[in-house]
Amino acid sequence: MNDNALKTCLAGLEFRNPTMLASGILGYSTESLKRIAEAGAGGVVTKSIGVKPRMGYPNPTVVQANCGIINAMGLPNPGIAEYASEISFTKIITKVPLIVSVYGFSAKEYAEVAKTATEEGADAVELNVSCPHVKQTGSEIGQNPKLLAQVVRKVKAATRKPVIVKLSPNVTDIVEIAQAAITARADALTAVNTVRAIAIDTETTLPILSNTRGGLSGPAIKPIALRAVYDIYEGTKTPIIGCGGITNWQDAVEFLLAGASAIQIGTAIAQQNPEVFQIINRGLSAYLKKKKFRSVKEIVGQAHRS
Ligand code: RRO
Repeated sequence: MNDNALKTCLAGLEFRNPTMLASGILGYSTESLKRIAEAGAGGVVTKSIGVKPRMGYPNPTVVQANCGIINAMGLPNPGIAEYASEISFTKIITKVPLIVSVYGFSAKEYAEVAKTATEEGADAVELNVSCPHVKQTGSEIGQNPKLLAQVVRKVKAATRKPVIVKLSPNVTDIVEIAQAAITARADALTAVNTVRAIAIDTETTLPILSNTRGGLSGPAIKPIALRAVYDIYEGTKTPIIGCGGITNWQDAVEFLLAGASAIQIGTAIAQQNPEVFQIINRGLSAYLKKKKFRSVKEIVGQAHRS
């Protein structure tokens, strides 16, 4: 679908529409990212990549909850050396902006992976400082404004491409964390990663996930994610990508009104299928026409007007 009203600019990148694949849902392979782009996504974000390959946690790593999914995959990934050669190829094949999600166990590791990924052709990096259940990375960094600022600064010094910071909802004051990232010159923020959660098996009487705790995604967290976007927009003026439980075009509109310039879709792909991108974009387009808005940009942050 080609509708000029849906065109979105964010952190210097141009997207044909404001929808993106959220990190973690369909991994890294060129084939699956291409499928998502063909289904109508305006951009794609890979699963998080680190310096070294990681197996992740043993099964079970995913459990269905009411209105969502709890996962604790444990950052399985092939490592940047193995993945690097696929980045430029994926970029050519998908034909939409390719954002590589990056994690590390130190600022140096984040910077090293971001440098390689952008040299290989990634259009931007999204720093995963919000994985809720792997020690010494993810939210252990993203819950600490000082550590977070160190990571963002080091990455900014390693690449000229846009640096997006994915925030955790598992914090007391998300605006304080957002400010730390912005002061360190983050180009945009993604709000939010999954909410810390657990599921227990009544037969075995034990937690279901091998890691015990995991991250909840899907419709259950939408109001939490929406509040995070609303708060960040009110407290800062940096572009925001809304993420968390977006399932239909009405959800997408709510995030834009709250202050997101773009949105990411994850769990809805697993629960519906990649066609969700086209369905949401059609709905957005019809909404703009009906309300006589000329572009998506016009509705960003409208819920804040007084
Ligand atoms: O791999 C995971 O277990 C995982 C990651 Br990296 C993340 O950022 N968020 C999440 O819920 N799971």
